[in-house]
Amino acid sequence: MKIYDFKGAPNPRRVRVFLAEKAADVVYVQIDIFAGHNRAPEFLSKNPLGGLPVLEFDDGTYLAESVAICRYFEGIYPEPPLMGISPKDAAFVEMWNRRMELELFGPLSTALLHSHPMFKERMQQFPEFGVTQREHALKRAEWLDSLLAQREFVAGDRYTIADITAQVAVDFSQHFGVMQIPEHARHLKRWHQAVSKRPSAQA
Ligand SMILES: N[C@@H](CCC(=O)N[C@@H](CS)C(=O)NCC(=O)O)C(=O)O
Repeated sequence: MKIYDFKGAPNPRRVRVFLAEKAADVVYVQIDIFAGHNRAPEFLSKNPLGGLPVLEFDDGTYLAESVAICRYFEGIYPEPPLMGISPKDAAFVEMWNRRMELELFGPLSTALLHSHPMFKERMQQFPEFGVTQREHALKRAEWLDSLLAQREFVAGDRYTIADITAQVAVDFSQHFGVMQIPEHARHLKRWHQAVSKRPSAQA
């Protein structure tokens, strides 16, 4: 079993952080997105959409989609639980993870793609659209700050996959200058400092 990964990209990092929390020993194979290796026929035969990460099983099957990969590992390494425990808890974790994907990670990724010179030659950029996505994410970051005033982590009192999604979104946005945590968002800052101190944040 191995994971096709790219160190510089956010979705693969979500899976690496998840697996670091589980202390799972998995082989990673680097596929250079900037060199276009994920768009070469050999890689497209593993994932026709070309996205990373991809998990290759020993039987030669391939699983794409970060959350699907995490779901598989949650099953084989249940401790610590990162996707909920009871059915109700798991549903709430999923709700928060989806919200972090749809309201923060997604808009910030879109803002990055439509604003950063790195993607200029790779796609048609609509900078104004990027700005609206950044503004959307900023509003959601303010909302998240107000939620984190009442609880320790995104989905409640335990660290979960929803924290990983939000953490990776904040980190890549800060790294590429898309969005900084607003100065007054002290609860979001407290949370970000706490999740950044976890050993898994190095992944
Ligand atoms: N929905 C997929 C998205 C995968 C994806 O788009 N990954 C990005 C890296 S963050 C990628 O491979 N981009 C390069 C490309 O699509 O050419 C997931 O959750 O894993």
